[in-house]
Amino acid sequence: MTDTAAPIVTAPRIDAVFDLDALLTDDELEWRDRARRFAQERIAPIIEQDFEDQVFRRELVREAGELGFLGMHLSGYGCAGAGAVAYGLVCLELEAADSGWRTFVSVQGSLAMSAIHKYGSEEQKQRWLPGMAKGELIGCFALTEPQGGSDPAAMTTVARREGDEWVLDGAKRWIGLASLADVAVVWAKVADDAGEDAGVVRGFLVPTSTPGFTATPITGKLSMRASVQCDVTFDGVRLPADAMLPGARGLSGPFGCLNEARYGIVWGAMGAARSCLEAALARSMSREVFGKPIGANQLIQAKLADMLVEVEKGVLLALHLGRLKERGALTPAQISVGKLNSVREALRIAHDARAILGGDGITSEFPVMRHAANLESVRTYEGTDEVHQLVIGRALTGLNAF
Ligand code: TGC
Repeated sequence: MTDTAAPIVTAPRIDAVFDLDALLTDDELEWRDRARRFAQERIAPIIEQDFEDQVFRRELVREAGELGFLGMHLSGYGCAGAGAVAYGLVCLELEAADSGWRTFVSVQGSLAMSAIHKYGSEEQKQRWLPGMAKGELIGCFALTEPQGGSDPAAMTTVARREGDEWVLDGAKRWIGLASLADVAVVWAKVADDAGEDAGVVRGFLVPTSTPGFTATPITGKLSMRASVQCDVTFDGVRLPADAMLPGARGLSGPFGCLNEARYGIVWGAMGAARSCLEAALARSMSREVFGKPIGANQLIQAKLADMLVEVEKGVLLALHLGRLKERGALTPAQISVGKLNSVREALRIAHDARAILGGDGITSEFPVMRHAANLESVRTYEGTDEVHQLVIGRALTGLNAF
């Protein structure tokens, strides 16, 4: 591992080829440029070392808040009220630096804040959202359980009613930022003796200082190392009756938030892909083998061309989905098309870039192996490739194959 910061890649900008800017508004371009500056100036210089050391820089969270990135697509409560495309562009630029930073913005804004904004009482919104938008408070979203993430309906975390209180018992796994969080949005099945809610999944706001709440960072990760994912346990966690999110009843609650996060990934993964393409392109012009730059070889150019085609197609698909979202017309199956395509193609691009870089491609001198490793997580969380294939299959056939 090198101890010098990774250079900011200065290859010709890939997005100039298609002139994507012409499809964006001035406001969207401003958000894009703000996020690109933050990513290049604040994250890129430290990310290789942070990935090596497994460090997530809490101190940058407030800066992200000041720049308006946290819950930026939400309205009121100190949130920026930006459009879906602007939010997507921010995700793209952050993930061009590292998937861990896009994941942070997704967990905070698309999952935790979004759950409170969509389903919370006015009091819950006032209590949590302004501080979360500023980056003074961190939220996490506890849905996935240790026995498997694809089938949240099988969750075993239970909420029992005791007098005026709720009591939570259970365990969650792969919960982003839980050990740093101030509040956890926890999804639990209501116990069988709890009246009309018996057996129904409900959401609860759990201040992480509540006795019985424990978050333990997962070690040994070879992916997302500059980001924190935790095992979380609830051991008789006692909450007031008003800790429940009044507006979410059943799994459509958490799935409504997953839609938001998956949408951000559609854009974000293309940022990681662009970064890999930029690294491969720069290298193909600077490295000489057999007396000429490797980029002068047809086989290298064919790879670069295919990578560019997939980046441009992926960004155009993300833009289309963003415009649908802004019209309120985006469906879960369309999001599945985008998430499946973006992550699958980003991984292919990362692998092709690694091949172009030759042996040096496995080192931290280049961002490519880091992106490839991160994308393995992105491929699995927020719905695996297979879950999204089956969502699309169901939309095509009308038949449920889960
Ligand atoms: P089913 O379980 O029968 O549906 C239950 C209810 O949910 C509704 N629904 C949706 N609503 C909104 N958006 C969606 N995308 C929805 N999908 C389903 C459905 O209509 C039903 O509503 P209702 O009112 O009739 O009760 O679900 P299904 O059979 O439709 O779906 C099965 C499947 C496999 C698609 C679903 O279970 C699924 O998406 N599984 C994957 C879950 C997943 O992505 N897990 C990973 C989460 S990532 C995480 O927890 C970590 S957060 C990141 C971090 O912390 O770093």
